[in-house]
Amino acid sequence: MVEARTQAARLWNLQRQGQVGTLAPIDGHEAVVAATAHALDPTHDWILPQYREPLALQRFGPEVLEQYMLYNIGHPDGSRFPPSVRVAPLQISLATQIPHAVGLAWGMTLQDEPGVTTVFFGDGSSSEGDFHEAANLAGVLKAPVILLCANNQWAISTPLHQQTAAETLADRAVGYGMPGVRIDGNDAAAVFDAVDEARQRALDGGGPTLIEAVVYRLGAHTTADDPTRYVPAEDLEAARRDDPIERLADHLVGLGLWDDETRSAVEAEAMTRVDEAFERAIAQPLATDAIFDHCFATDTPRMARQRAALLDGAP
Ligand SMILES: Cc1ncc(C[n+]2csc(CCOP(=O)(O)OP(=O)(O)O)c2C)c(N)n1
Repeated sequence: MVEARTQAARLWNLQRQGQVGTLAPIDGHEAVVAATAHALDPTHDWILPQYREPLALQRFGPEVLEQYMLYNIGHPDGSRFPPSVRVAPLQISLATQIPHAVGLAWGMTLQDEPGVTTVFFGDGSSSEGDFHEAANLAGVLKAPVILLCANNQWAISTPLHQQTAAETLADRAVGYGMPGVRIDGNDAAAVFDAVDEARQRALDGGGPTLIEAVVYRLGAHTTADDPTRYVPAEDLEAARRDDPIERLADHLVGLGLWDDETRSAVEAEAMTRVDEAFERAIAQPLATDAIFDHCFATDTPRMARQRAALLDGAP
C-alpha cells in the first residue's frame, strides 16, 4: 500500500514534468486493491482493473509495473501483458471491463479451469449499462466473478447522490440474484475477508458476488483534475483522518511489525523501482506514428492522412 502511494506520487511529478500522460492516482484505494490482490491466487485467478489500481497489483507479477510505465508513456506494449500475468490491460472506457470479466469467468467454467475473475470499477461506472448487463448475465450463468465496486463517493465531480437513488450500491445485487456485500474499504482485513469469502463461494459453484467497498478518493480524479473546485474541504479532511494506510500502520505498530524506519525503507525502494521502470520504459523504441496502430486492421482514409501528416512533421 505504501509502495503504491509512493509510486503514484512520483508519477504525478513525472506527469507535471511532461514525461508521462494523464493518470489516475490510487490515493484512498490502497487497502481495497492490495487486500484484494492478496486474497486471490495469481496462478489461477484473473484481475480486470479499471485505471486506478495497477500500482497495487504487483503481487500478480512485477511485469505489472513495467506495463503500467509503458502505458503511461503511450507505448502500445503497455496494453500487451505477458500471458503468465493474469491482469487485463487498464480500461478507460468505463465499465467495459465488466462484461469481459463475466465472459472470462464463464469461459473458465466451461473449460473446467479452477479460478475466479475479479473486476474493479467505481461508483460512477456502476451507472453504466455494461455493469447492469454484465451483472445480470453473471447471475444467470452463476459465473465465478467478483464484482468489486470501489465506491470513492465521486465520479470525477459527480457526487454519489447524483449517481443513484439507491441507498447502497451493494443493494443492487438483489436484482441480479447474487449476494451484495458492503464493507469498509479502508479496512484491509475486512476487504481480504470479503474477497476471500466471495472467492470461495465462486469456486464452490455459488456464482458471483457484488462487493461495495466504501472509501473516499483522497487525491484528484486524475492529473487533469482540480478537486479543490468541488470536494468540500471538511469532507476531505475527515477522510484523511481515516486514511487506509495509517489505519493499517497503527495496527501493525501495535503488533511491533511496522515503524518509521521500515516505512522510509519501503518508500525509498518504491521510488527506486518506479524510476528504474520509467527509465526502462523510455528506452523502448516507440514509432512516431504508433498511436495509430491497433485501432483498426487497416487505417481508415482519414487516419491514413493523419498518419502521413504526422510522419511528415506537418501540423
Ligand atoms: C464510457 C465512458 N464515459 C465517460 C467517461 C469519462 N470518465 C472518465 S472517468 C469518469 C468517472 C468514473 O468514476 P468511477 O467509475 O466512480 O471511478 P473513479 O474514477 O472514481 O475511481 C468519467 C465519467 C469514460 N471514460 N468512459
